[in-house]
Amino acid sequence: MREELEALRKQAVELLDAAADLDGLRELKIKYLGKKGPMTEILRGMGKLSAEERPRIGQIVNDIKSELTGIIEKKTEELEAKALEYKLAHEKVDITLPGRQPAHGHLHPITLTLREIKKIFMRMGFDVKEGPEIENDYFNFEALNLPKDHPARDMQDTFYITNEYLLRTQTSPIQARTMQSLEPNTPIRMIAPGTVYRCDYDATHSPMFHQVEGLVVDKNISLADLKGTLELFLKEIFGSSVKVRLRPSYFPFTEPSVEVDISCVICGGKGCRVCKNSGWLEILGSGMVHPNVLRMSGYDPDLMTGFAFGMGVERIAMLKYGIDDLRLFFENDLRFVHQFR
Ligand code: 2NM
Repeated sequence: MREELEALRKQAVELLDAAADLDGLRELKIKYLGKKGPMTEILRGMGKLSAEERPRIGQIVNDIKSELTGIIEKKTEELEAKALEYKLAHEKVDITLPGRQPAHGHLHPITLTLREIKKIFMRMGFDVKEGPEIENDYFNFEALNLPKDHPARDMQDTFYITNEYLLRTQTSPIQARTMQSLEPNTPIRMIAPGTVYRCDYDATHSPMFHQVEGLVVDKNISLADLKGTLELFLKEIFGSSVKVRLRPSYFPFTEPSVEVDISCVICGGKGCRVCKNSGWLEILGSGMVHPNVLRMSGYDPDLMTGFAFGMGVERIAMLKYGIDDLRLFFENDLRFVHQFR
């Protein structure tokens, strides 16, 4: 019986050593240590042995069982480590890869233009802030230096919801909200892109359109910063050969105010139908933030100055892509949308 046991032990150890995977190991464990295995068999046949021999054989069987159990445990660990190593080597995920672009659909030219504008300003360190499209009278008008009786309020034909609430006519309420959310006199460099609404509908006006407004506030911000920043932006979006000029203008929220023109991107400044033979295109409004606007939002105009600007996204998209009718943006004609990449 001793030889029999030794042969069994040897065979088991050899097979366990050779086991190449966890499944094979599991099978061997059942084969040698399972209820129907040879060990159980031998223990069962021990009745035939002498009282002297019985405990010795029992001891040997138990020793073999614990030896095999030990080998199986060690081998399991080894094979699990090997399996993990294999997985790590073969199932690598490169988290630096860009996400997959869905291969269907086209982005609307307004979306494309908005993205490009945001990207340029983000590169100049501007934050992008959003706000509600349903605004209250205070943030849409009052906080921007347009008191109740201000003539500029009927300049902008507003969609009122109630006496108090309206569809925002500009994105500047986002700037007022941002200033009021910060500690007084915190420097700001932000743009506010978004959809705005005015009661207006003809070939060049849509009741819903898009704007990007910007605001920079800090110590010693001057008109030179305004000019440099907007010139850089316009050269980025329309090309470096574009010329930029400022003309005096009026906005209730800025003083002084300027109109920013670019040399006509259609004719290069020679004069054409689009620029009405002037060689110039009006592209954005801007100015130094009015002291009242700063003061109302908790900023000290003796300490901090700033400039702000606003542009129409549709107009920029029309000039960039050579689109001659504003209504094309909102007709949802796929033949139109499919032309822009
Ligand atoms: C424009 C023209 C000039 C403007 C002003 C502000 C704020 F909130 F700082 F007062 N935001 N945007 C502004 C100034 C907008 O749009 C033609």
